[in-house]
Amino acid sequence: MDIQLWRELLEPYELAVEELMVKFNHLMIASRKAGGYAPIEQVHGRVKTISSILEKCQKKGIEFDEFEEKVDDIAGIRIICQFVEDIYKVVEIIRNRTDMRIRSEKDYISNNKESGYRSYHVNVYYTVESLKGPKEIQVEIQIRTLAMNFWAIIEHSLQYKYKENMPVALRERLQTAAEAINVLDEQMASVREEIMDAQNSFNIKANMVSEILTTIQNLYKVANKREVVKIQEEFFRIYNEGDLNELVRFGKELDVIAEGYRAQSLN
Ligand code: 0O2
Repeated sequence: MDIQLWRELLEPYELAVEELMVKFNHLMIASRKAGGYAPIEQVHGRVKTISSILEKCQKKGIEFDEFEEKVDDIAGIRIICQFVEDIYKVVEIIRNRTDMRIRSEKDYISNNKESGYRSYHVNVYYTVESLKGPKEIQVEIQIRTLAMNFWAIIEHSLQYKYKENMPVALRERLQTAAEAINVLDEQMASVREEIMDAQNSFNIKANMVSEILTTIQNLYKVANKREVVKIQEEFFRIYNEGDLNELVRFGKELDVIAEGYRAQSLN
């Protein structure tokens, strides 16, 4: 394998990261649009830099021409969740997908690393269609909570700064911080239902308002203007009262009116 071609070698990995980010972002957005709770909060992706790949090869005694097989995180996706429970939901989603094949799983949540690092890693095979045809590559998907991510980012920068020589006192403080993060995740899990209810209501309201306003806009094109102005005033009155049930009732009534004019928001 020619090292001069490293840019070309990394192209399929870039494509895989781009595609997978679109796919996981779609899952997040689609769940929210459907008015439901999305177990995915954020999606990040990156391709390892050539310097980082060479560093890993050197550290693990991997020859350059076997790096594609032995460095399994050249393409990396990071999925951030709000709650620990969501992490396992995302793992299940990945297990059920037909566009990727699981190679290995590492549960650093039940068995955190000595550093205090917690995350769930799923390594998958994923096929991209490149100019030269299909190519199956490895992708590492790291799934963690917002709190775990906060800790990992800070610790990673310190690891980068100190390499193998992190002062013991600092290492211990990071381990204590990791325990605090664990407690935080447990505390948040205990109010999960309440937080989810609030977020669901927010999503339902946002979707409802958007549908109602589209229907009103459509009605302006086909119905009597004075009647539509009255409907609009009624909408603002209910909206300002802030009662979600009333808004749902109004939305249903509006649908019946719009049906008469074939002006529903979905048409
Ligand atoms: P980067 O810059 O994120 O790419 P292993 O031989 O299996 O023990 P390996 O092959 O490195 O080790 O796999 P592992 O442990 O699953 O780690 C892969 C990635 O997980 C790392 O990639 C980090 O992103 C993350 N990770 C693992 N351990 C830690 C840790 O203690 N602290 C932090 N902050 N992240 C960790 P890279 O290549 O190290 O870094």
